[in-house]
Amino acid sequence: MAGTEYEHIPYQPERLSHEETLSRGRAFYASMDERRSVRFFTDAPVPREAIELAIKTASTAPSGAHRQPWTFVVISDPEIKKQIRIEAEEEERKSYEGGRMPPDWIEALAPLGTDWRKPYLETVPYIVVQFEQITGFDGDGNPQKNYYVRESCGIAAGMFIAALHQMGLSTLTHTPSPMGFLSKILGRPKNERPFILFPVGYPTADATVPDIARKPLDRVSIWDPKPAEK
Ligand code: IYR
Repeated sequence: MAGTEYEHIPYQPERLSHEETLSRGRAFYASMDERRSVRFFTDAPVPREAIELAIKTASTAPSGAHRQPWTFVVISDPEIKKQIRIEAEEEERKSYEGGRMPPDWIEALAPLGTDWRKPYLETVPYIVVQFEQITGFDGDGNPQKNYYVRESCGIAAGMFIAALHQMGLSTLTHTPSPMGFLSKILGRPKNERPFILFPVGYPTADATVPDIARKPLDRVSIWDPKPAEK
């Protein structure tokens, strides 16, 4: 049966002059362009509220049928972090050195210098694991299908990363594969699947990142293309 339609309320986002539009856009881009994925973290504490704010920001993401099909699981307990490191490294070792990653994948990653070792999983003050809710529950607690779950979770993940960066915090989109062990360690229900693991903290004083460039605008966008020939 169709649900009751939401009431509509007036909405007007702040209307800016073109000058102000561009000045804000440039400032936001310049800030986001400074963001890098970090693999060398300290154990310096991060305020709990910063994690809460990043999760609240992520939860402002648009989602299929407004189901917000995500759960952010926050881990600060050193014992659980250690367990996650042990199991992630076990899986990653099988991938990198046990032949589970095909040669083309190993080759694609070689310039980035990643390997199976994930010491930062124990060092960081917080690990946040985003779970995707394959199905959800309606108001009466009955299972209910979700829609565009991956798209919704991907958007929320991007907003989570942006929020952390705006607060001067660093993270990494870590996807130990397969990630099933996270459901067990974190006691998550069957309707949820691990989506991305985010170590969150501050980089070490001697942290480095690969010297890579981002594709220029003309390689990531096409304006007013012609229709395909019939
Ligand atoms: N999950 C592995 C492998 C890995 C895969 C991709 I694609 C990367 O961009 C980086 C790493 C790991 O986390 O090391």
